[in-house]
Amino acid sequence: MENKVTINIVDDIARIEINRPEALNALNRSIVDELDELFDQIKDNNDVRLLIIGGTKNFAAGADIKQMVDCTATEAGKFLFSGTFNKLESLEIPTIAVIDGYALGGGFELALACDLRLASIEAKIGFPETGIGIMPGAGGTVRLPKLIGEGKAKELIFLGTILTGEEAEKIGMVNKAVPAEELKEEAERWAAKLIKKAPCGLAAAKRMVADADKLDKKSAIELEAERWAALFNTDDQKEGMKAHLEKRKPVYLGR
Ligand code: DAK
Repeated sequence: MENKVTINIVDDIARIEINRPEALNALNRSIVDELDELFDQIKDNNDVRLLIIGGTKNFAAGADIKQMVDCTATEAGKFLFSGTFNKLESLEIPTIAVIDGYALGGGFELALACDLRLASIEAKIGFPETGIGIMPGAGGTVRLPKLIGEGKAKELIFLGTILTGEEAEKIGMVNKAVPAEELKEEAERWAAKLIKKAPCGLAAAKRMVADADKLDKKSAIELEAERWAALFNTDDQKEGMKAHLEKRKPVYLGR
């Protein structure tokens, strides 16, 4: 491994940073392997309540084209991307992608596997794949249409249109775009708000949004009510409601 990805865990918040600026943080196998390991670590660490992912200068300009150019179909299929991004998506804790500079191709797919996306106004986000003979292949054709609708997703994927962060915000492709110099601060503001919420409630909401997608509407609403009721078995619910009534700040234990 090349050690191009750092993790820093402070006050229950994990911050992952991709650091390969000489290649605009293009995701080579080593970086994806490192991310994969870190996602496992985070999953096993009950003290981590939030994950923020970003990159030095750029988020990531896609998978490493130099590593892929001569691949056979079998070799290309061995890249880990989809499994790693699925791991990220299925973490129980909220995840935020903080996008400055380029988030292209596999880089954008990494951001799409996060729950929330913050971007700089000038960020450049999109799928250039059809311009280089392929298509998005690590969740892009699946996650983007869910986020912004099929018609717009097809337009962006087919034409390879790269949007600025500001444009991406307008169509819901990122949650919020702010000037680059405010991006880290804004991410910390979101983190500070999220970290105060009940971990059990957040995890249940995240899982329910994912599961609702696989069910018909009636079954999804029934399951939601069941899981909502099950939250009354948690200390978080008791603490949250008591603290509200006692007009004090809740102290959640995530159980
Ligand atoms: N791969 C490798 N190197 C890259 C790169 C990339 N994706 N993007 C940038 N670089 C490198 C450049 O080669 C250059 O390195 P040197 O040539 O100096 O050694 C350095 O970063 C600076 O880039 P530029 O000189 O090109 O900088 P510019 O500002 O002129 O242009 C750019 C920036 C982002 C417009 C340009 O670099 C660019 O077009 N980059 C490629 C963007 C792209 O096409 N990304 C999508 C890649 S395809 C999988 C499924 C999916 C995928 C993988 C696996 N499985 C299911 C297994 C994902 C596929 C993709 O992401």
